[in-house]
Formats: sequence, C-alpha cells, structure tokens
Amino acid sequence: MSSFPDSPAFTGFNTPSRVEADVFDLAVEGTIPPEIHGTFYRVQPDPQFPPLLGNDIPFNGDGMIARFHFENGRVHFRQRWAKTDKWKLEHDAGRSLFGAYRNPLTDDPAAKGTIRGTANTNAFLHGGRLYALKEDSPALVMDPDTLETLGYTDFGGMTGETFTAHPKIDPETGDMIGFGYASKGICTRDMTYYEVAPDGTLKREIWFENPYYCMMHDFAVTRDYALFHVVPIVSSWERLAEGKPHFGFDTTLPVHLGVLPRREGATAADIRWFTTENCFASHVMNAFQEGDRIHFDTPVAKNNMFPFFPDVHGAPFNPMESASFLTRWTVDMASNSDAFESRTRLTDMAGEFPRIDDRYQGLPYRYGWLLVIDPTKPVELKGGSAGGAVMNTLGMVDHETGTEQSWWCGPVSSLQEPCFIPRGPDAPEGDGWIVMICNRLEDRASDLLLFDATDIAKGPIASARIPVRMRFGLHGNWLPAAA
Ligand code: V55
Ligand code: FE
Repeated sequence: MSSFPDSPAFTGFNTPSRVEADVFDLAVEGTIPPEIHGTFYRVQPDPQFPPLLGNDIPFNGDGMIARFHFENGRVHFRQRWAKTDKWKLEHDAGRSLFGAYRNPLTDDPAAKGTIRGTANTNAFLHGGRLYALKEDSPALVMDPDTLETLGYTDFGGMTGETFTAHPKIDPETGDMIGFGYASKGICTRDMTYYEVAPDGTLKREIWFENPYYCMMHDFAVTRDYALFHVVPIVSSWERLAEGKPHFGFDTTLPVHLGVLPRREGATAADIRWFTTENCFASHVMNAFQEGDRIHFDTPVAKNNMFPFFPDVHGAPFNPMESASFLTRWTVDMASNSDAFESRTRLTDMAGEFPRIDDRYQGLPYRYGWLLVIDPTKPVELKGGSAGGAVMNTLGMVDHETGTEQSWWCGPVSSLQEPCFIPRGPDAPEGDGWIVMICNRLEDRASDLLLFDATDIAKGPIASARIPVRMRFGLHGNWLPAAA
C-alpha cells in the first residue's frame, strides 16, 4: 500500500490528489455569462506514487490535467493524468522508479532509457492538439476532449532533446514558437529555437549556446526576435553526483538577454547578448518592439525565489529579497553597448505568474494580470499552511493609464495563475474574463472563479465549486470552442 511522506509537500492542502474524474455541470454561485463557450485547461504536479527517495520537491510530481468546459452558462469538469512514459513505467511497476528532480543518477536501474518528463508545467493548445509540457523533455500530445494521452512528439524532426513549457503563438503566422535547453542532455549549454506550424510539423530549428547552463524556464517572442533571459539558476554534474538539488542560485553571475533575429537564414552567429547585474527572473509577461528598442516585461526579484533550489554559496533563503516586481527591461539594438538601456519597475505589487490577453503576444499591449502577495493582508490558517508566501491577491496593471487594480481572496484562501478569456475573436484587448482557481486552504477545497477582466476589483462574477481538491498548479490556457 502506498504511503506518502509526512512532509509539507505531501500533507494538508498538498496531499496528493490522484483523482481522475468527470463531473457534469458544476454547482455555480453567481452567473456564468452564456457567451463563454470554450475550455480552460490547466495542470498540477500530482505524484502517482510516494517518492523513491523519501521526500520530493513540488516541481517533480506527475502531470495531472484538468479541463473546464464552458457552454450555455454551465461548466463541466474532467481530469486525467498526463500518461508520460515515466507514468506508464511506474504504473506497471506499482511504485516510483525515478528519483530526484532532474537527477538521473538517483533513478532505479529499471528507469534507464525512459524519458524522465512529468508533463507537469503547462497545458498548451495549438493546431487542435493539447500539449502537456515539461521543459526537460519533448512535448506530450493529448486529446483535448477526452484527455487521452497520445504520446511524445518531435514535431517530425526536432533534433534537440527538450521542448519548453512556455511556447508562444505568433499572432501573425499562427505558428507555435518554442525552444529547448539542455538540448544535448542535462547540464549542456546547448539551446534550440523552434517554429512549429499549426499542423504540428517543425518549420525551423536553430542551434546555439548559452553563456552558462541554467534553468531556461520561459522566453519571449516579438515579430522580429526571440529573447532569452539567462538567469543564474545553475547546475553541474558535480552537484548531481553529490546528491544536491539539481538547481541552485548563484548571486555572483551576471544576467544576460540573448536576442535572436527571427529573419530567414538567421543562425547562432546572429545572436546578440546583452548583460546586466545579478537578479532573479523567471516568467515573462510580454515583450515588444518600439523602433530599435526591445521591451521585455518580467517580474524581477533581487534574489532567489525557489527555496528548494538553495544558494550555491550556502547563503540562507531570504524571503524579503525573493519578492518579485514586474519590471521593464529595455535594450537598444541600435546601440553598440552590451548594457541594458534601462530596468524600470512597473508596479509596487509583489507578484509572479504574469499573463496577458494572449492575442497581443509580442505586440505593444495594455493589460497584464498577475498573482500578487499582499503582505498587509492577514493569513489565518488553522492546521497547516500552503507553504511559503501566500499568493492572496489577483492584480491587474494597465500600462496605458499607469493604474492598477487588485482583488484579495481572503485570509483562508490563495490563488492560482489567472488566464484571460477573450469575449470573441474580434473583441478589443482586455474585453473578456479572467478565469482562475482559488484554493480554499482551510476547507481543502477548490473553486473556479470568473472575473470581468478589466474590473477585477469588484470580485468574481461567478464561482464554481470543484468537487475535487486542486493541488498547487502551474499554467493553463483557454481554447475557444470556435478553434
Ligand atoms: C518551474 C516549474 C517546473 C520546472 C521548472 O518556474 C520551473 C517554474 C513544475 O516544474 O520544472
Ligand atoms: Fe512557468
């Protein structure tokens, strides 16, 4: 019989769920606008079996995909495992065979030769396919209706080993733009840039090298450039041999922004590297061009945001310095300098999980949403916590007016990443709704909240009770029924 560790990552609200379910017509408070027709997909790490090594970090659980289908003012729920090669091998064995996060040296010998991916980071839609993504592996294809797993794809010719969990859709071509890192294996500096057509086939692949090996979790794409922020969340085979966590943060290394031209025939030789002082950044809200300038909007913290990937020089985790603030990095392609032109804080709300109206991907844009930690608000949890700082607020920034809005979810709840739903294909930017999961930490329950996207301060217009507890989740996306 399986028994999970008695540790914060596996108890309380974080108790593994492992529930595959179909629930027709969730109970709703408020009114779901009947025009909303489409499906919200999201993923949570959810370990199938107790960890091989006795404990584990939240990023190593198996991908569990949830699908919320909206139609005629109702919402229907379906949840299934992303049945990776790892999941199947372990399912047949009835136990864990893979060890620590991105450390194959800790695996059971029976795991050798099987792709280690957990498909636990993003549920992404392109060309009628649902991709369950993990940055250490190829993309896993699933059926967007049944959530049946169809298997890994190399897009008919990708030669790198990995595909990012954060691809973008080019609004002009409809192509999926992605990249891979550790493309020749763990700890290699090799990177690959990919363009995938809506039919799922690879149109383009460019190989290049990073200044140093690090977690390349997200990137940005504008009309003419792909932008890679190199932040020193580093690793090495020595670390893995010593049994340390795969990644650690190095406060002594600089940060780089690589600018790869997307024009026909561009190669590694065309990349331009800009450099700036050490800081921490992970997700990108958006990036866009303005003449020769490129603006890159990302939440930036002074120091490490991942307590489970500790400082490589032994410094203790610093919660104050882990607070991130949406910041605009600007580089000037007309300048001869490799320095950033500016680094400008855009809001004093501390937050992460930035999102936009995705139709404005890579373009000048007005609205952004993010999860905010409001430290002035009370957290009143009896019996256990969500662990770490609580994302207790939904924030919205309006770059045009310089104003912002927020909505606090109360002292016994926390929030998961927001996702924008456009009112229709031709609706103006920001005209639509925000959908997000709210963790009812004390009830160990989850609600699906719906907001008017540019009027979040008034609170949710509808709230659906999900009869299955959703664990700490990562990313999700909206698929309009018309697509
Ligand atoms: C993140 C999440 C991951 C991962 C690397 O920043 C980075 C989030 C859920 O897995 O493997
Ligand atoms: Fe992410």
